[in-house]
Amino acid sequence: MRPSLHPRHLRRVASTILLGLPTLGPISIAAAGADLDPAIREEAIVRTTGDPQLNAVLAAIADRFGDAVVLESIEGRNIHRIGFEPGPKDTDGEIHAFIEGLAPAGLAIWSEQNYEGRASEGRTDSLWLSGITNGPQSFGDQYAWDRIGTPAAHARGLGQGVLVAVLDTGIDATHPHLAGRLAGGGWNTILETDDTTDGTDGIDQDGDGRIDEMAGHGTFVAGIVRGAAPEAFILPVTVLDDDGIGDAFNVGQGFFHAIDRGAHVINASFGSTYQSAIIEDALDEAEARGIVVVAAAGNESVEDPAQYPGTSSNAIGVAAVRPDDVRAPFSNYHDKLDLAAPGDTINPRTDQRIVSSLPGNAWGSWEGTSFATAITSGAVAVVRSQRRHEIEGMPPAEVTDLLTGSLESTAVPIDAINPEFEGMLGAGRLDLGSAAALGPVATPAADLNGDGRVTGADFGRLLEGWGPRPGGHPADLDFSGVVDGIDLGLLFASWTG
Ligand SMILES: [Ca+2]
Ligand SMILES: [Ca+2]
Ligand SMILES: [Ca+2]
Ligand SMILES: [Ca+2]
Repeated sequence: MRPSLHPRHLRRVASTILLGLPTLGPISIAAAGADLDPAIREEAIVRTTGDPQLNAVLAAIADRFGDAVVLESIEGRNIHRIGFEPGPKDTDGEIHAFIEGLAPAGLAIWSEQNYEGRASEGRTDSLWLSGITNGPQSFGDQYAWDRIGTPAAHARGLGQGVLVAVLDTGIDATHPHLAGRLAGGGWNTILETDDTTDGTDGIDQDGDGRIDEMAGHGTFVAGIVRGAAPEAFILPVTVLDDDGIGDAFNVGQGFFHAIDRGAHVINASFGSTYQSAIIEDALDEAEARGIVVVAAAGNESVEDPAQYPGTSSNAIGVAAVRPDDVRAPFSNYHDKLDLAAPGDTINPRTDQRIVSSLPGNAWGSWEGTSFATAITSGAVAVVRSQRRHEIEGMPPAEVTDLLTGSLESTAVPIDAINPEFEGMLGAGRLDLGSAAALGPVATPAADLNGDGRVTGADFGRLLEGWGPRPGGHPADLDFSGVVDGIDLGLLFASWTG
């Protein structure tokens, strides 16, 4: 592989393309369906039926552009990131047409250019305000919890036994708010390592003059998930750099990683205006396994261009509202969104704000559809914890219908107070208290047989699951990827006899 084709290099190239674009409104580039998010000129993503097709695709690209190499592959899916070097005379439109034409020519199942996507707050230069000194109290006092009814919901379910993957900038595992709640087996799809620290690299990847402006986004999102579902475990998957930028391949890779690690809920607080085949395939696979994907509407206060996966049919797309259920002034709206949830900060000095954890044992206030999304992911975890035993053996489609249906059917209608956005803010504002009232009271995570008690029968089940469980297992109580003595200790700690 040539060093010049390294993905980090290509991302910098893509960033300089971005510089020339206006920040809002449709951009006229040749690629159909592409608006805000630029295609990476030197990269294609293909899904093939196997190596013979892959070799044929590589030969075709090399024949057209002189060279083609596989930069990365997604295990078990025959999905590949391919690098090549178009010449200066190859226009964006020609590259796009050639790559998109590979599948119709019978060389791949699908083929597309690789596109950028962003943290929702990264598009609008929304920066967090840190320096909240009484963090834990401010966190508990923020309006969102009373608004969605967490006190009543938490009497019925806390997210126990549920794994929520947070696909984002990483998570600060040392923050006291998150200590002990992070699952093992996280992955950084950008660096290709298990380092999921929510750190900074000192490089302005997107060339906007702000360095590492989205560092902390993942820690903030994870903190909110924890507030809504205090006993859920959180799987950190890094798909965005510290300037808030990711590409379709890495995001897709993050989804597949979360699926393979046994996540039950996947939080996607980002979006792209390009509907990417790799991400749609990941969403299809998640749905086929009963995994609920929750995604942000976006923060541009527009209907069009819509953002994916927020407006994809198999994700819960979430808009943001103020404390009075009026649409947050930044929130996107669309008839393909599913729910609205608190996400606006009215006054950062009162409890009319969104508060969460930030790296370095800090707390801050922020606003955005990312955080309405995080609240909703936590809500899914709570209702799933209540139904943990009921859904065992249920067809996956019924699982996702039951969980999303319980949240959507109990949402508080808000069209009447948002008449200009009728039908565009989903089923209504999330009411987790009412949704949780539909299900039973969740039993302890260590109640593996669902009889409401933790006894020798559960101990027996734990022993049956003993050993490495990288794909997930109910007896892996701390979601470490292995059923071992730590899980045994957790089981005994909640023993009811
Ligand atoms: Ca930047
Ligand atoms: Ca950076
Ligand atoms: Ca039991
Ligand atoms: Ca374990």
